[in-house]
This record gives sequence, C-alpha cells and structure tokens, in this order.
Amino acid sequence: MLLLMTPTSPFARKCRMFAALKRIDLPCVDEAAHASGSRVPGLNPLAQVPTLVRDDGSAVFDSRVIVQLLDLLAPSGPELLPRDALRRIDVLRWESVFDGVCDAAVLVVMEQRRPVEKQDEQWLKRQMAKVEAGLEAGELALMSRSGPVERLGPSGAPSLSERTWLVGTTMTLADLALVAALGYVRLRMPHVLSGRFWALQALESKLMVLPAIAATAPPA
Ligand SMILES: N[C@@H](CCC(=O)N[C@@H](CS)C(=O)NCC(=O)O)C(=O)O
Repeated sequence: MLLLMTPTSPFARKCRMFAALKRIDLPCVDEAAHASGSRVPGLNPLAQVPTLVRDDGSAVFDSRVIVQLLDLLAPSGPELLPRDALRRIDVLRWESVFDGVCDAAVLVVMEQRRPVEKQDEQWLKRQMAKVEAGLEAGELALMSRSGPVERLGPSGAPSLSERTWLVGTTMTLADLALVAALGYVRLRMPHVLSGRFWALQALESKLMVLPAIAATAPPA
C-alpha cells in the first residue's frame, strides 16, 4: 500500500495521522497530481491527492474513503471512528465540516494565484466565509464541552482537559480533521487564526505532543 500525497495537503495529512495512530505502515510518496509523470491522474479520475494505491494496483480515494479503508484494516487500536452509529455520524459530520473548510481554503489559495485583476472578490469572500464559519462552529462546540478555560504554563496558553474532544471523551477522526484544517489555514492564511479560536488551537496543541500528529505538520 502506498499513499500518493503532497506534504501540504490537509486531506493527505488526515489520512497519514489516522494511519500512524492505528499503527498502519503507510509509505507516502510526494506526487502532486499535476507533477510531470505523476501517476495520480491515471489512478484517480479527479486527479487529486491523496490517492491510495493498494498492493493489487487498485486506487482508493478520496480522503474520507481512504480513512474508512484504513479503519477496516486496523479494527484495533484507538477507536477513531466510533462503533456506536450515532456517535459515528457525529464524527463524520465534523469531518465534513473541516474537510469543507479545507476545500474552501484550497479554492481561495488557487484563486489568489491568478492575476489580481482576474480574481473574483465576491467569490473569494464566499469561500472565506466558509472557512470562518466552519472554524467558528468547531470553536463553539468545543467551548461548550470544555468548561472553564484553564490558563497554564509560563506562556499563559489555554489548555483543554484530557477528556475534552469534539465528540465524546476520547480522540476521534473529528479531532484529526480539525488538526488538518487548522494546520492548513495557519500555513496559507495565518491571519485567520491570529488571536482567535483558542479552543481549537488548544486542542491542536494537545494533539501535537503525539509524534504521529507532529510528524505530519505541513512544512513552513
Ligand atoms: N475531497 C478530496 C479533496 C482532495 C483535494 O482537494 N486535493 C488537492 C490537494 S490538497 C488536489 O489534489 N488538488 C488538485 C486538483 O484538484 O486538481 C479529498 O478529501 O481527498
């Protein structure tokens, strides 16, 4: 099994974090869809990363499907996709929200690469509103679960208790999708996070102590 990805793709990062936490050996190759000689367009009609190549040569995409496959391959380990059906739906709903944040952020980045006079200001605003609204929804949900803010350490950085997660009392795919989205937003549009979304960033900090999460952070 092989994951064709780019180091900055939040969708690929979600899959890489999931695999690492499930202790699945998932070799990754930096192979953007548009790179010369890339195998991605031949494997995935949407020509996007991540694309997972199975040992029999067949391809699995998109990231949400890849995660489902990884979960089937490793039913033990942390329950990142809850077995309980309603809790699972809740987790998948958050995955949709944060993947949607990434979709909108990627579109903004693409549009901003066009000459300024060709950029559609209204359309950019609509995409940015999705980024903001998705993060805001996560922030509100997390704040309602977190109780009083604790301010710890010399930096005074907020922290969340061990049991505070987006869904339930343990880490799930919802939290991984959040970390992937937050990392991408910080990379491409850091002003969005400046002085805001403390709860989301506290959750991210809690996860960044895990090598599986820190090792997949997008390169600066
Ligand atoms: N829904 C897809 C989105 C994947 C996606 O947008 N990938 C971007 C990189 S972050 C890509 O490959 N873009 C190239 C293109 O769309 O042509 C998923 O979850 O895997």
